[in-house]
Amino acid sequence: MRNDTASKPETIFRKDYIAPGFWVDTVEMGFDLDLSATHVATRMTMRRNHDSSEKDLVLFGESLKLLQLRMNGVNLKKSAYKIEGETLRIANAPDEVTLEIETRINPLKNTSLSGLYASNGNFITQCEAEGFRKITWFPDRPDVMAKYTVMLRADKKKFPVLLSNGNLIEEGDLGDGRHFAKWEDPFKKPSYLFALVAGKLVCQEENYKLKSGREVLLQVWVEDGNLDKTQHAMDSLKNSIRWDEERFGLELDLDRFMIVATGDFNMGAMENKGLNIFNTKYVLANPSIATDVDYAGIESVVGHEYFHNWTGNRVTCRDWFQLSLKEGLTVFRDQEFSADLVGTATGRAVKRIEDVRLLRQVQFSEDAGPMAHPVRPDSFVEINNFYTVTIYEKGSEVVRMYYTLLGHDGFRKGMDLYFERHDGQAVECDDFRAAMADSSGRDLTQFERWYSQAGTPRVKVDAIYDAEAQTYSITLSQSCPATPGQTEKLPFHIPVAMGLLGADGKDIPLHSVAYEAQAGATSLVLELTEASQTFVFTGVSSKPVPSLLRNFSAPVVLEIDYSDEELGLLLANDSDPFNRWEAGQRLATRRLVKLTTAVQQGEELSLDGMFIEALRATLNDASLDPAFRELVLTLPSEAMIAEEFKVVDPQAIHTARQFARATITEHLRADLLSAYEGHLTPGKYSPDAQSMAKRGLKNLALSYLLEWSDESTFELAKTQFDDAENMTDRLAALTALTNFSGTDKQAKSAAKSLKAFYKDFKKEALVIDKWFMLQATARTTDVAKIRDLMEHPAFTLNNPNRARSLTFAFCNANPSRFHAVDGSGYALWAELVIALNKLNPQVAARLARSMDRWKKYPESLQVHMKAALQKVADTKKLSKDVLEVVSKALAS
Ligand code: B3K
Ligand code: ZN
Repeated sequence: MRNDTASKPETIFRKDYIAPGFWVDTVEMGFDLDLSATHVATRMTMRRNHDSSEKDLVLFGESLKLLQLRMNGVNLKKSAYKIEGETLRIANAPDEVTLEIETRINPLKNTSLSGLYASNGNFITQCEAEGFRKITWFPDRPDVMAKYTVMLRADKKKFPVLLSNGNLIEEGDLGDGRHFAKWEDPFKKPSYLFALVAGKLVCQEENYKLKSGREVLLQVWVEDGNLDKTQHAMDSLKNSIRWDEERFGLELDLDRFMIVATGDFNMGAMENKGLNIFNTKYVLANPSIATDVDYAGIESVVGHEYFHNWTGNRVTCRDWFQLSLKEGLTVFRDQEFSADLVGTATGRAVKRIEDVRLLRQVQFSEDAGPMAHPVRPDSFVEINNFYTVTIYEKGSEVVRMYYTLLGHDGFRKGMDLYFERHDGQAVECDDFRAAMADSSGRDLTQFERWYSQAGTPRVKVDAIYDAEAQTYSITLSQSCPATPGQTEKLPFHIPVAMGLLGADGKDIPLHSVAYEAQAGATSLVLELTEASQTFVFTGVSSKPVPSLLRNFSAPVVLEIDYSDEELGLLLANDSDPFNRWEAGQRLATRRLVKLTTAVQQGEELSLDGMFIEALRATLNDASLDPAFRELVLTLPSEAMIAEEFKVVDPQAIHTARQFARATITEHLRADLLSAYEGHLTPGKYSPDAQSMAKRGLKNLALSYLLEWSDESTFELAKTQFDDAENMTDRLAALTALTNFSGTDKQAKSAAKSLKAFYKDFKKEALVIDKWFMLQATARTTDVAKIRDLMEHPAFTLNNPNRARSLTFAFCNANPSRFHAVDGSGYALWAELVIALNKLNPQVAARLARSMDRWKKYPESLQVHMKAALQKVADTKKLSKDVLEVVSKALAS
């Protein structure tokens, strides 16, 4: 038996790719399921790949007890193969091979939640990226695609439900209290898409008619007692199926599609062929336990996994460096799905703003730190560390740029060609780019740099208005900061959607020699391909205000000097709602940066009337979607403000932002109160976009109102908490109460509400996660309080959701407390990473990333951070997951 540790982790390079020495055509597996000793028998037919330079037959395995290895019917002696680490090699194998392998594994002891593991007495698998090798020896790489038949055998009482990929072809009794089920997946697939689930589960099921008329069976499987929480996931699945038919002409290819929810899961969900396995967080919902944000999350993750059936499963990745081929594309698809479901133009913009906010806050930060990597990385130590916001979110921005450049129909043509060429294949990011180029006739050679160069490009804007000539010239200059291993960067191909606003705030018709075909349009997509380029517009009768990078047409930082007046004009008028919001954020950021500096210098703090009036106007503008107003009124997060500084002072940022919130409330109290009252949603809870938008604005108003100590607003929140009929309103009120700084009596009352909440939802794990998270991110929660909460009987590091709800939330989302000046936050972080490393390396490595940006803090904090990083790095038996993260941080 081997464990997960590696003494000298090896770096894997993209350039070293070699095609597999053998293909696998069929795989038959037999599982005798037992929680502590599962027997796995595998028979596969293989054939030599004459095009490969690899002559050996190579298999991978990890934590396996090998019982038997037979080649073409003959038992292989130990001398006939060689095991080194995770690799088993058979030299001189014949061209046609039937390999039979028996292994024994212990799912109960598998706390890594990768491979076959036990969750609450049930069997669950997670094979992406390299978990299948924890089940049997296998050419566990995504370019080996085979047809699987799977026989499951288990105790009938303990494991009444037996599921695997594809179609159920046989089931029955075995006598002696055991039963079996045989599954066949008609499509060839890579091993990372293999799945099995066995245990005590119940399902909501429905027959669904596809557009073609074919009927399919849809099932959502959950543990007993949760059938009242599956409807939204089922609705989301049906919406996903219909959307992929309508928008991309892609039909579900199986007769049966299953979703299974488990409480023990490392990520959000997994797209196993026909048997998606989900974290309960992205399945279970009803109004009393799930918030609007949860409902939206379920819709998008159900969509995401379903869409993988084509973008990921039918066309998969040649190697893991190509991960964004399926992830970036599938995120783009799920973003479009959510936007299309809302339907309205502002609804789409709201979704876009939310997605961009995440990209900027997390991905831009990743790009600026030690783990920065291209969308198609060149190397990794542990592939699980590369399921990142760069692969997913920046990857989806890259796909969105094709969409922006080629247009709606052009992009669809590209997708059609991609499937026509590559259905059933394992391909590269370059193949996707080629399909987009060939279907449109466009030269996308330079576009390749979006895949090969890391870092967030910056685009600087210089504009000159010539009143006499009536021309307006915009010069765009691009650059990209160095990232680890990449100092020189070449210019990117950047689509810059833009328009020009006149003094009245209206769009000016655009005339530019370079874009003659579109003369008179009010929005254009400029293509910036050189280091610096000037675009000239003619017939401009007065100095315009430029609106650039509309709808955030490229994942770049736009450096432009606007006056407050210009930003005010854009915020009030831009026909592009994204840039309207953006103007508001620029106004806010400017002020928050100033306030932070003032805090540091002990100066008096103040907020100007222009900004407050602009917010008031937006808040009171009934013509605007409440969801959009909520976004404008939400100040940039502390993490976003931090990005504006060379050296980050988390406490000063916190004080500055709080001051701004309180001052806004001081001036807008009456407006906030009427926004609150004007957006109540009485009656039955509904997760439709309109009701969600109302609740969002109302609860934002509530959180502002409680920034200003006052008896009546406290009571408002208290009443909302006590009377709430849905989790959205209840949690919003509880959060506001918990963060309220008032009298002792009020503090006691808030504590009482917190206690009551726990008591009411003790049995709902997902709600208890919220209870922990709310406290982890509360303003007054310090390291000591976290340590206290870790002693709570409901807390455990063994469950990823629970671990994340308290410890990750504190380290990542409570910056002024985590970065305590005495370094106690970092000491806690080190303890947690070390403890998690033993249980679950993937989860540990995620937490390890909280220290990525340690070089951005003052020397006084860096000392403590470095010590904590070093402590983790020096830990014995450190997984390669954690080792990669901390050693890259230390080397930065
Ligand atoms: N493909 C999975 C992620 C697997 C994570 C492996 N560590 C979920 C998704 O992106 O849909
Ligand atoms: Zn995905």
